[in-house]
Amino acid sequence: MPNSTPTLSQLGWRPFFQQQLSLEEYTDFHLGRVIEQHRSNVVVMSEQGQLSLILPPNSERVCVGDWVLFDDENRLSRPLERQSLFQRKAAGSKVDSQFIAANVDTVFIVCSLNHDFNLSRIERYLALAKEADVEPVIVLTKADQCEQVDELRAQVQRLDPLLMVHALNALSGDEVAALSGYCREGKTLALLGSSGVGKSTLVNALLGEQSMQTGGIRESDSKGRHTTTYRAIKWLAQGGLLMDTPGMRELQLSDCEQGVSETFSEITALAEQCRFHDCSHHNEPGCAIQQALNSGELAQRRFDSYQKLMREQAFNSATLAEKRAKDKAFGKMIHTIQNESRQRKKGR
Ligand SMILES: Nc1nc2c(ncn2[C@@H]2O[C@H](COP(=O)(O)OP(=O)(O)OP(=O)(O)O)[C@@H](O)[C@H]2O)c(=O)[nH]1
Ligand SMILES: [Mg+2]
Ligand SMILES: [Zn+2]
Repeated sequence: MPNSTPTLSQLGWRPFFQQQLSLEEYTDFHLGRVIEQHRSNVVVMSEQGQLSLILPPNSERVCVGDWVLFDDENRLSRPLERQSLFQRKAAGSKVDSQFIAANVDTVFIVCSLNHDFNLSRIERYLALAKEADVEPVIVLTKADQCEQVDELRAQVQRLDPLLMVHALNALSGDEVAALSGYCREGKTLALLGSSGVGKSTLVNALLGEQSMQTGGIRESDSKGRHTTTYRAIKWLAQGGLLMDTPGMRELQLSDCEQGVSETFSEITALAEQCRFHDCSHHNEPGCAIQQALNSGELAQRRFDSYQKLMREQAFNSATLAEKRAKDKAFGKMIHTIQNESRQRKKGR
């Protein structure tokens, strides 16, 4: 398939998107799926092949994975409503959300079994996946460089007994073949994880070709060097779309309460057994969580991670809500001024 043009359904087109089109849009516009996202343009794959689209000023934000309508001049008209969206709070002190990937069916949460291994980071990604209603699969790479693969794998499995967890050497085609069952025709799979964990290596192994550039690692701390700099979709001969993303230095959650609750479902269930409805789980009598911590049924690390993510997402959601309200008020003010000036001109 890589040499020919895929059909819409191979690109993931489904009734959810079809339903959003008016007859006029259906006849006058073309459909494309965003497969690369750069600073000033997006590349789409369509039935006309691969095209670069001009983003008109003030166009709605688009991201890789989006379905978009465009005209004969390759101008983007509008993105379609998304079935799922990964987003995070923009890195640093910037108050904004950043779109990571849209319309993903399954996500590989990639974590390497060296210094990068971190249960709390996996929980962070899980919350993001649950919030977006995307099926998570944990892929632990660099098993060839780790002496306690079974132990670390078991630690991840204990986060959730139903979670799919794979430990492998991403450089071995045979081992990566265990993941090919997730790649089905028309399904979109995204890879998320820190820099240097082997996302692009996995993409290449699944594609069976060196399509994505892979990078070196600083030996001292196993940190990657941000080899992948833009998000891109590749498709597989056996069907399915693979979305490679740049490693993220910082993944701050916002608007993710549901996702965090689901990720820590045993803590949510315990909290319902506390004597007081508004228990803060510190030192109230009859606190089921304190009891579980004391008996060892609930690990302190797990509870700390839960509280940290809950607080973080609440804080970021509030800041973003405030910004959105301000933006909206500003937009309204501009609108009013424009209207008044139009009225005045008419009156003259
Ligand atoms: N030994 C071993 N090396 C691996 C494995 N997976 C990846 N590597 C190596 O780790 C380095 C980084 O891999 P990449 O695939 O570029 O990592 P990435 O996650 O795409 O990183 P960014 O693009 O920076 O986000 C490369 O040198 C790979 O060859 C593995 O399972 N075992
Ligand atoms: Mg990469
Ligand atoms: Zn409590």
